[in-house]
Amino acid sequence: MEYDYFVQPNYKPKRDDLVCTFYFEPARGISVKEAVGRIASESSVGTWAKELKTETPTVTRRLKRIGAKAYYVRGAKVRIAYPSELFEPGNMPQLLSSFAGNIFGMRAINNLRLESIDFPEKIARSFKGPKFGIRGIRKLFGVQDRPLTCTVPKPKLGLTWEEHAKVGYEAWVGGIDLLKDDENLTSQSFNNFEKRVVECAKMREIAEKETGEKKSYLINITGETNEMLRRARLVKNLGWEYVMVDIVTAGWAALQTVKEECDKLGLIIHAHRAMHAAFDRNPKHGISMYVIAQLARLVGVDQLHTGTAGLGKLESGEGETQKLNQFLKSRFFGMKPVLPVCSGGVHPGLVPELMKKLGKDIVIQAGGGIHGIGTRIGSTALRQSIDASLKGISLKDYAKTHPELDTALKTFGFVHPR
Ligand code: CAP
Ligand code: MG
Repeated sequence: MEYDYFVQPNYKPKRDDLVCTFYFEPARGISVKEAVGRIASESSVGTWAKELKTETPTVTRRLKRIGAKAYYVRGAKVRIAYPSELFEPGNMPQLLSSFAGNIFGMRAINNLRLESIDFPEKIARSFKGPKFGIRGIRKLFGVQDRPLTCTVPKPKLGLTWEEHAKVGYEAWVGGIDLLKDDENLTSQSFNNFEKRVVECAKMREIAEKETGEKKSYLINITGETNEMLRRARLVKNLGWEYVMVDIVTAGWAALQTVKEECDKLGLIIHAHRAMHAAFDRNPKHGISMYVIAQLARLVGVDQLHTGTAGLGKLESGEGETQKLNQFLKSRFFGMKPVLPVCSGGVHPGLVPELMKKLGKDIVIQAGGGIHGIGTRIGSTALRQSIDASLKGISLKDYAKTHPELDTALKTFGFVHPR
């Protein structure tokens, strides 16, 4: 079929169509019309050869029905409608291999970025969505009116399981709700998964007794899929509530499998997004973090990293975190809202600004910003900076009567780390 066929300015997307919005730049010598036609063709039913011996009149009729249609082009934006017959419900890799597959490497296109997706109900509801969401998580902790707090032991690798658990204990007692594994800590010779999880369980019991507060732990089960399932079961058997998955490196199919198991076990899923910037940092090419957030919510994670609204150490473009968080909390096919996690270079001095930009329904996660001043002191300082922000008292004033916060401000001030 000619590329022309895939460009239909008068097409009105049908109820069951899935619509993708792309930024695109045609290669030299390729017209806008040909560029968008090629994108729609390659991502749905077409190939480069214009005539196919397999294309009987019956097949052509079918291709015309199910082929993607580029129906809206304004400047460098194109919207393409994909009839839902192109997709296998509930199969995330298949969806991505269609509208986020070969097209990024086409020589006819210089740059191509998938910005956002409008899902039809039929496809969206073929995924499970979060089991717990913000309400379920808040209920677990009995905390309704403040951000949840989290810390990841640093150095990110190098602590033994006993050292790790001890850091956890100090953090919990200092006022932190959630201990977290780092993205590249799974089960190494110096810090075995099982030993760490067992040791942390002992420490949590003591910390909960001492503080009277609920404490939990984002346990990184990332690995080969069957191993992740084994680890999830172990986590459950030891009485924990959460697993953490590096969703991009583990992959969507694996995440779907883990999600099924977690639903059976009743475990909350914390999604770390390590590697996302490999394809979402370039504003002209790749896949946006917004799309990753859409997919993650569909599959059904309960918490997702969304950056620091430009205040922390990692790139998060102007307004990007706000947009992501807004999406995670918005209405979406009856699926529960996902709790955004604000992390990367966070320390107590940044909290008022973070809360002003992102509100209360977030997890505030700090690694270096806590352990850089001592785990217990840093943890207390983080809670104090949240309390001060909620009371509308400046950190400088609050620090006069709160020595931990004072230490934090003396160490890090209000710096935006890089
Ligand atoms: C933060 C962190 C997180 C990143 C993830 C790290 O540590 O543990 O993995 O924040 O990025 O390894 O860098 P610090 P994002 O608190 O010491 O910076 O949240 O943007 O996905
Ligand atoms: Mg990390």
